[in-house]
Amino acid sequence: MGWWKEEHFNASDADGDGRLNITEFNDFLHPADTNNPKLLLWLCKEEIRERDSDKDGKINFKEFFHGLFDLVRNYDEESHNSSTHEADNPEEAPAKFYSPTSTKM
Ligand SMILES: [Ca+2]
Ligand SMILES: [Ca+2]
Repeated sequence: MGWWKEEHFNASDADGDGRLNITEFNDFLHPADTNNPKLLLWLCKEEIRERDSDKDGKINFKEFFHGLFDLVRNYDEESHNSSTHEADNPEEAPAKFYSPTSTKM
């Protein structure tokens, strides 16, 4: 713990003056939205580090697949209650069926 935070700080420091101005600090907090190539590179390394379960510094397919699976699982949980699809009312359906307007002989 610790060294990677300094790397994060240094990557956020786009002009390299050792301090974060407002833009740089915003990038520090939201690295995914940055235009700073240094910080994007850091973010990629972080993504790899998170998924790299055998610590060889690379993502193999198994690690990639597990990352993908986590993503899909999270997506499923988020979109769970958005599936409000109008279920046919079982009490209305027969009434519709027997109504005179729907009888085509
Ligand atoms: Ca700076
Ligand atoms: Ca690996």
